[in-house]
Amino acid sequence: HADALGELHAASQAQPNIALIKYWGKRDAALNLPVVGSISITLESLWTRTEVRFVPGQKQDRVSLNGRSDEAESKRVTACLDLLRQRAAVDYGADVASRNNFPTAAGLASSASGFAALVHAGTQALGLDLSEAEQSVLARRCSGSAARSIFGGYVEWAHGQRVDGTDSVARPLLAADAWPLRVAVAITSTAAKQVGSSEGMRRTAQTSPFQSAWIDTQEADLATARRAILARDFEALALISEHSCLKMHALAMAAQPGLLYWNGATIECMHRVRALRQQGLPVFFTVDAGPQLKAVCEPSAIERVKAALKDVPGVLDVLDTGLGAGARSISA
Ligand code: 2P0
Repeated sequence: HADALGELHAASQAQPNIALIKYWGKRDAALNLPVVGSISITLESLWTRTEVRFVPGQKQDRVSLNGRSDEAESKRVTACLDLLRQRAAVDYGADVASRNNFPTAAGLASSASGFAALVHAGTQALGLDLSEAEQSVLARRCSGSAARSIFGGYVEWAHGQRVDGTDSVARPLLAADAWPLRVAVAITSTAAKQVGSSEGMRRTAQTSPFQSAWIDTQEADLATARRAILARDFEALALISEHSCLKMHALAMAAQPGLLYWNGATIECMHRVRALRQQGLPVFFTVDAGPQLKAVCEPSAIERVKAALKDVPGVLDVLDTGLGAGARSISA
């Protein structure tokens, strides 16, 4: 949308997603092409809201994240906006203001919601006529997991076959309200992680002896998870999701030096979730490249799950969310 000064602006919201069948490893780091496909759920009440304003004559981008500017983050934002500027044949800078309602860089997929919101808002501001799939491809190039946050509910991001990456794109498998699971997030640390995902994936691919097993076994896990989701089979989804999580961490732990994203409370939470499931509660865990534990459950179990996680020593807070929609416009 252009205003009287010729500025092009738009605002969008996107939510983080949590992978149940994990992405870890790139076959092309420049294009963010993954070595494996992945399946995720998009969350509802955690969000990134991003406003983008392209200003004619402005030379550089000015980026504010949660009211602050950070040089490394600004570079990633500029690289992402460059992809959109190329498409639109626009060569001027933008003002970007983005905020999250949850802790950044602590294994809560802030880059997924952040870059999905940025690509969506930038697309709208520049008046680009891009399908959701095309936005997913662009979001993927900015941060791999962002490809999935363009869509809501249950989402699969395909490995793809083409060298240009145009088929390594996410697609919705099932709408959020078709199987409205809930997620409790146990926050066990608010510190930024020591090894970021891109560096962790690079180190893993170069040094972990389990890399080829990881790649060889992923297709079967994806098929099992897809079937479980379409059949709304909670127990099957629980087993395959915990397996994929533990397998990804075992792969990364076996890198040199080993990547250890958990703390003591993370492991205590895993035991607590498994104890609850043994008692018959429909709940399973997953953990990403950080120490937070995500417990996915049927709606009827959420209060007991939250109470059990709050009770674990070292758990600082427990957030609670349903599953939500994909990236969309909001009023600026
Ligand atoms: C995932 N993670 O599937 C996996 C599981 C973390 C553990 O995607 O380098 O921020 O931008 O492609 O997407 C986190 O990595 O990494 C991630 P880049 P990204 O959700």
